[in-house]
Amino acid sequence: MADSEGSVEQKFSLQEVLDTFKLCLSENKEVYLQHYVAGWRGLVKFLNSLGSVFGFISKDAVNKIQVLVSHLNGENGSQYVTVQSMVKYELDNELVDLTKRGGHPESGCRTLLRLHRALRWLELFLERLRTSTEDSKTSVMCADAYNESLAQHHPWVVRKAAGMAFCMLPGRQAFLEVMNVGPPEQVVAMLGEALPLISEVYQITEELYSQHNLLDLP
Ligand code: 1Q0
Repeated sequence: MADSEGSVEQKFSLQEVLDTFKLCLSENKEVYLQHYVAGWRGLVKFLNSLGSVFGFISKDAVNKIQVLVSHLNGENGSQYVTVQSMVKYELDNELVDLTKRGGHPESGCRTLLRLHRALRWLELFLERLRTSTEDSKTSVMCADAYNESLAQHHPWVVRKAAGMAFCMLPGRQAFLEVMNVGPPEQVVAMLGEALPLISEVYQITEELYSQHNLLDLP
């Protein structure tokens, strides 16, 4: 929304995130890294608007985003246009630590894998939110989605901290409001539109990583 001075508000909007995920897939179903990263930027913006208890999460996400952006803007940036080209380039040139951490702690492949796993959490969480009722608790939906996905890849101390942060989430109604979409029915409709896109991006990346045995990168 433009204010009286004509500047545009930097508020989170679900529509914006939806739009970036729409742009993620090329005609032949490759995933554009630039838009993938932009989608995460939008989500981080949302997370930041929920308060500083989520700072340790958004900090890690921002770090990962920055690593990918520096690959994109680096001298071999043209190899990073899609996730598919990134995987090929890094594997062909032995730029990935495959079994234990070593010379390539910030490979695009291992960095994106962390966001990829988080995308599964997002998909599960948003699906719960979409089908929730007025008395559903966001903290429970969030924790259930987390335990089913990301938690399996996190050590105890991170799981503990995440669990504590989830308890600080706003209730369902306030949560839907900060999404800036409109009344709850509209949020639900938009989630119904966004979820298949997020899910498709997830599935395509998952298959790619599985084909190349990259799902457990250290
Ligand atoms: C709404 C509440 C947000 C909850 C986010 C759930 C994820 C919890 C994850 C806790 C991460 C803790 C920080 C450190 C983790 C790293 O150890 C780990 C592994 O990396 P590495 O380099 O040590 O191997 N990193 C990760 O697993 C990446 C985690 C990225 C999480 C990104 C979350 C971004 C949040 C977005 C808010 C979405 C709000 C949804 C509603 C919006 C509607 C479209």
